[in-house]
Amino acid sequence: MNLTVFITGATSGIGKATAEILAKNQYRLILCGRRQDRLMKLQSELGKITEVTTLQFDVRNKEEVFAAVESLPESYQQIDVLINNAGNAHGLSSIQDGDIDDWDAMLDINVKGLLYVSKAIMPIMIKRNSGFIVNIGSIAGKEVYPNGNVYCASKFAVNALNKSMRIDLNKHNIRVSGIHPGAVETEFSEVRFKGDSERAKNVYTGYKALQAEDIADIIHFVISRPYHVNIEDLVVYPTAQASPTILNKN
Ligand code: NDP
Ligand code: 8X3
Repeated sequence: MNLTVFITGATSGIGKATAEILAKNQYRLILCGRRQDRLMKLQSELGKITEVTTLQFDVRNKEEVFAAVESLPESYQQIDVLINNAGNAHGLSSIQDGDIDDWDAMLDINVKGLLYVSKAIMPIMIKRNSGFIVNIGSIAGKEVYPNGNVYCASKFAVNALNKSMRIDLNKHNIRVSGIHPGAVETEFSEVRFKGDSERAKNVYTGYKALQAEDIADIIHFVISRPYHVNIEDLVVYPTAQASPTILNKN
């Protein structure tokens, strides 16, 4: 039977590319995000090659999260894989100049959102004594960098939760993996810089950044290992990047 995969943040970037590669490999998909137009487009395109359903909700809203998971048609309720991917950076300021609304957004989405979605889905996996949770962290969760402060803190939290989940869910036979990318060319910087496209584009010029498809390919590899294999933690940089701040730009 084909595995059922629940992807948060499937409307863009890493989540969308993951949906596309998994669709080609006949996984059954539950695609989530806030932008309904994009969800409908994905449903119509990927629905031609595999079974797809979509859920529109904001991961910050716990009522919406639980209602969305409960609303799944019976045929999609047996979730085999959860990919906790939804998230973003909001702003890039020193801690003393940081915007409190940006702090709230990053902690509410990247940390609490991941917790709410996991809380809604873990009981399904525990009941079946089987499941796989893939948490998308970041190199920002491994090393802090100037002005990264609260985004880094949110991804350090994801790193800690990833390890905690693996320990606590161990007795339930559930796999847990963390994937921590460096610079990936997606809508990430557009969001971080609040629609300043020039500034966003500059993040990825002068070198070859990772592409969303590179991370999607890795996620596919991780979830397609035999069940006794759990890739614990995977850090991936573009070749031109040696650390959050060391970039070999032309
Ligand atoms: P994108 O901005 O392209 O995608 C972010 C996705 O998250 C979108 O699908 C968006 O959907 C969803 N999302 C954001 N906020 C919410 C919310 N409140 N509720 C529900 N969904 C939400 O960025 P990436 O693909 O790059 O980011 C994906 C993950 O990868 C994030 O966790 C990010 O931190 C991480 N990452 C990214 C790196 C990079 O350099 N790009 C590097 C390391 C990690 P919608 O707006 O429709 O809700
Ligand atoms: C995204 C990568 O270096 O902008 O998580 O924090 S970075």
